[in-house]
Amino acid sequence: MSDTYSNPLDDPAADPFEIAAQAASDITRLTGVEQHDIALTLGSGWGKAAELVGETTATIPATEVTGFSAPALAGHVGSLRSILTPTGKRVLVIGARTHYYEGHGVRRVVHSVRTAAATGAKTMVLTNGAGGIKTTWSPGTPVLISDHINLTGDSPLEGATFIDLTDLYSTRLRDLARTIDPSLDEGVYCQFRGPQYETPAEVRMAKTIGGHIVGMSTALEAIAARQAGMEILGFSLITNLAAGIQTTPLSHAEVIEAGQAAEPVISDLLARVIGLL
Ligand code: 8IG
Repeated sequence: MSDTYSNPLDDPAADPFEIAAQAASDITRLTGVEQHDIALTLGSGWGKAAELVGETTATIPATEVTGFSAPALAGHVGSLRSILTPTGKRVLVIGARTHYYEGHGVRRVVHSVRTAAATGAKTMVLTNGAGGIKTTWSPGTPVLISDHINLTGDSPLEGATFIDLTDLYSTRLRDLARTIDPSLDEGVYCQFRGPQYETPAEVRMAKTIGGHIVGMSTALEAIAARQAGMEILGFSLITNLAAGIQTTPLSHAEVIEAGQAAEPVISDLLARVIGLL
């Protein structure tokens, strides 16, 4: 492996799956956990939601794991955690998401998902903070992702890799989540490139083409998770109504605030759903 790149994934000749396998062995070494069963990515507003999932047995800085990088944004936690649930499952908590808008390429974006799969995880729980298009959703509402529309124009798949995305966000897992909270609504997640929020016209477009949620993260990760053979559960915390749906301008502070207010409710929800997996 070349030393020319500060992150091995930036070497175009590198095999991203080999780097994910190395990252998984770093995680095994640093956590002492041979295999994880479930992986959980924490998005905006979900940072504390893992606390009730179980007992944290190890916390490691993301920077000590091959291919991971320091977080780009306050509010995004740059660590990986291993949690033991009351039912004896091992959960790998990824608090270090790399966003597409950071411009490091899609290999870096999906590295955590590929690493999770390489640690043995069969279930990928993806959470995010997002904008809501349905007017029945107020800030602080958690919703299930039922499907997505990838508007990034990019893909984590390289070459002629034809992957079926039917039932990408597992109906089985959504049904399971609704046994915990039958009032959970669901919607189609539109991933925009970001980092700017949408214009009102872009939100109208998203609505017209069948979108209900607008965000900047999850679609590319879900594609990589499916490629890796994992079953996917997606949650969005609606932290704001999408531009034009809400009449006041969007602010990052407002997003953080809605996340904090919803924290106890979504923590409880997530812990109970993961308890069923
Ligand atoms: I938090 O309104 C959050 N993330 N694209 N639009 C997009 N991403 C978001 C939004 C939003 N709110």
